[in-house]
Amino acid sequence: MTLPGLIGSVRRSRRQVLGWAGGTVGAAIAATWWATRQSSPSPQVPPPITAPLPPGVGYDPYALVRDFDYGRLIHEQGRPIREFEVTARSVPLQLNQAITYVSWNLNGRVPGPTLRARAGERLRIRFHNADGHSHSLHFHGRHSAAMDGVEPIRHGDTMVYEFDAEPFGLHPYHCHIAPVTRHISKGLYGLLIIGPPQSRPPADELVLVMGGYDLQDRGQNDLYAFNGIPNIYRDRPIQIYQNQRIRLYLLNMIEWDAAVSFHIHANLFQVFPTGRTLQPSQETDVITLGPAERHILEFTYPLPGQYMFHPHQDHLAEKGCMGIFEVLPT
Ligand SMILES: [Cu+2]
Repeated sequence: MTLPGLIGSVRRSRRQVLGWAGGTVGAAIAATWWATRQSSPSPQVPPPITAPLPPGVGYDPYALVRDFDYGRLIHEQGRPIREFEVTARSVPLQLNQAITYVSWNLNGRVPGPTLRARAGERLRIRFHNADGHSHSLHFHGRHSAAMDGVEPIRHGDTMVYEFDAEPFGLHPYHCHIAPVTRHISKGLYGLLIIGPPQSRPPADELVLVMGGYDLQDRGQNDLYAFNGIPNIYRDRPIQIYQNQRIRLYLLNMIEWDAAVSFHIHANLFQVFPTGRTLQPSQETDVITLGPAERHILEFTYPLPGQYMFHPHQDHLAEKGCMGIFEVLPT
């Protein structure tokens, strides 16, 4: 059976598969990885929604929720190295019917790519700055001062950030050039997921990154969003299956607000703080996140229907940070 044949039931993106399968060695590792996946039940993932893109958005913001960038796996002196390409640009985004906003973003999208690696690998991130302003990529996690990403990379320059993927868990990354508030709120942020040495149980995996837009440069947000576009998942609900374990990678990158909360309707979730544990620390239906705080949340909906998710500061929800899970019967 071909590799694409193996993965058909999981419906992962071609780019994702090719990322795992970079090179001959990479292909072997990918095949092993997929074989491991096949030994346990595959998660049920609804087919992608095909709908017209929102005007003025050059990518499908709906697809970001399940879009993972596995980069390209190579080996140097026996060491697995995962290489990523990240480019900063200015791109206008249509935030709603009335507002077009010039975002500063990574790989043409807000949030930037959800980079994915595994503990024990080495990461090599080639950062190209094609934007008119100086930017950088500062990663959370452990690395040397030289790789901390606080030095400006000027227009047209490239910086290679290289460090070990550790520890496993969720690590935000973002531009760290002053004023950082502005560089982040204009869209220069994303999530790096470092998987534990042993895989987590199969699940339909989703990414939600919370962001805010300070449209008038007055130190407060006028709009909020999950994954860049306000209300995108309110207007096109995220489809999931009944009785399917959902693993949600949640990150708060909202500037200006001291903390925000996240709540799901008609259910509770288990919390894996910072993605640093293999066992949940608590079960609840609302959790508070300070700036750059992030968690893995796991839950299963037993009954079909539509269920809201949003911050429980309802003014944030009313300004765009609102979404719906549409639970499909199995
Ligand atoms: Cu910047």
